[in-house]
Amino acid sequence: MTELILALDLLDRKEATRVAEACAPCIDAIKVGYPLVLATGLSIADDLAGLGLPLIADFKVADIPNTNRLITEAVFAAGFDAIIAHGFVGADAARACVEVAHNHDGAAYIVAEMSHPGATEFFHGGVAERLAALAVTVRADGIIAPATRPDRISQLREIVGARTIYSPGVGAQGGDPDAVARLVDGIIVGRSIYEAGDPAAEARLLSRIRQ
Ligand code: NUP
Repeated sequence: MTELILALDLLDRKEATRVAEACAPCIDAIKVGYPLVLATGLSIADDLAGLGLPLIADFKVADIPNTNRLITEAVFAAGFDAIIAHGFVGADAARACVEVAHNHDGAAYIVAEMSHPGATEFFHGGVAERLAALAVTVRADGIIAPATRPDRISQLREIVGARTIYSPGVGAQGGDPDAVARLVDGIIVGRSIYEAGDPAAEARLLSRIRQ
């Protein structure tokens, strides 16, 4: 099944909770990143916990192994179920995130290639392929790959095999949810849902990809 993951990049705790609650029946997980956590604190995880959905911390962790370990411990202690980390810091640092996640029965995903136009500056030319291979080496649960470049998803799929691919970049960034959903294990959608007049209705519409 392809999952629908809500990227909850709102800045107001009540608004974020309201949107998450309204969309909950139609989504499979909630991704929380710096915007919401910097605005509300890690305790936002407590507010969302009642929805019973996996919470993914999109902190794109990119530090030395010890600091990565401390960050990941804090994320799981706060109640998150998964973390997104960068791989360009090297296998030792990425592995630290994976190990802590797995010690908490959680998951860790490595960014293989980002979705924005500028991502081609550094992620192309073989780098994304190496990051995908690193994700396999460090036993990450999967990778993040760009919905804005479905051809790249297919290439990265050859490297990660059955591992999970979560893909942001549909809707507001231009990716086609239906085309991408066939290639990945989950699409990550933010603005198309939370900026819609009726976020729950938009989530319901997009939930057609959950099959
Ligand atoms: O390559 C990436 N692209 C991306 O958009 C990696 C990400 N983690 N994201 C995140 O996905 C981004 O930070 C945002 O939270 C979400 C996409 O949101 P939207 O473009 O659907 O609003």
